[in-house]
Amino acid sequence: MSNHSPISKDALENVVTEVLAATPFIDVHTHLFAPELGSLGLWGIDELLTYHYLEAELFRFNPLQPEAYWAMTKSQQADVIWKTLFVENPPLSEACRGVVASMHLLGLDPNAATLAQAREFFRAQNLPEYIGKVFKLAGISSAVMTNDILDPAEAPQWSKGGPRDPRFHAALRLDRILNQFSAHATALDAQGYKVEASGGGKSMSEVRRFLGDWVKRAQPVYMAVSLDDTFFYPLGDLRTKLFREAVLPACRDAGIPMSLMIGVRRQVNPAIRLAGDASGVADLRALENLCRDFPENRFLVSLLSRENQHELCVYARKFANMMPFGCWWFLNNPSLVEEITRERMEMLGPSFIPQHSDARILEQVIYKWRNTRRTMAPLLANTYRLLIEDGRNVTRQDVERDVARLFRGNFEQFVGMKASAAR
Ligand code: RAT
Ligand code: ZN
Repeated sequence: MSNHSPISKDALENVVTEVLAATPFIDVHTHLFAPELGSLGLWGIDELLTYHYLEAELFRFNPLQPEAYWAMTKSQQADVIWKTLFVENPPLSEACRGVVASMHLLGLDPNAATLAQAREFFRAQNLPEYIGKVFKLAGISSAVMTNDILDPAEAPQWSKGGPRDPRFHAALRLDRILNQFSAHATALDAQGYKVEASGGGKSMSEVRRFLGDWVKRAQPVYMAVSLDDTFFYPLGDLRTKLFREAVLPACRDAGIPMSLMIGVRRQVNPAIRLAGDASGVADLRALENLCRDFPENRFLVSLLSRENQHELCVYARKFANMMPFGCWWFLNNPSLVEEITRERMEMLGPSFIPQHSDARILEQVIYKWRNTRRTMAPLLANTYRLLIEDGRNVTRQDVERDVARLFRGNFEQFVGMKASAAR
């Protein structure tokens, strides 16, 4: 059968599954790092097991106190998580099942009583080559990093020339600048930018110059910030001024979008550190105001609250300069991905970016993208089935075009990347 012949309803799910498997995706938001950025990049079994999603679950199943856990070495922490969540209890949650799937696909035994075999396997890997193997298993061609340019651990790595590995794209993460400017003004000042903690004087034009210099250095595909559920624009605050006079102008100078990840409630339980963040419903009038007041800026948007998702689709229908992306963090579970993606497809057709992995540890891309494909296959097949029942033919070429658009092309186009031949 040719790529142009109509697909029968019975064959739909197989065709969609095949096309999803054969299309290399772009992972549009991760916390992975190119190998040139050194030890910032996390990988291996101890990192996989001490992922903060699993740390949150550890404290539900084990009476161990957080302080005692933080006092352990990384391997001791991984051992206690393995024993608690995988040996003594069934690994049924999404985060646990993810470790099982990644181990299995790497040829490791997820039924093992200890981590000895897994540790030996990871010790034997050569990182640049191993990244290729992991990306292939995940079905991705490249990943966007989260580059916190005021992080004292990261910024110096860039002065050595920065990464050249084409499998990684940079994204400038501006949380410190937009959310805690006064606390970080001295770091900017130390780099030769004349800013004041109050944001007065030449601060705004200097922040714009600072961002412009980083754009030259890192060639980011977007700038990004995570914002709490109480975020609003405009207010009479420093963040409003920074958006208006420094950050959005810098995005326009560079011709790149601003990514807004809204709805996190940081540190509701500081005792469990990274695992201690929660989510809250945001007031999306802030997004409406930004999209309308800055028609020459483009906004990538992901929201943490399930309750905000429908409204986000409504706004995407009003503002073409806004691109919804991903089912972020607590939403990256099959039941919610299914619901949110169906809603987006019904309201926006294929004009959104369904998912990003948010991987913090390299091997997580294996399970996160496997799960996305597994949820997407019946969902997309059902969308085409309804179309066929309503009288329109669907061909394999149509499916290939739509999958490539959803998982590559929409992003490439929105950030202004040259569409590359999928590697
Ligand atoms: O998903 C996560 O790992 C979170 O801790 C955050 O990193 C979040 O994705 C973010 O980018 O702020
Ligand atoms: Zn993230």
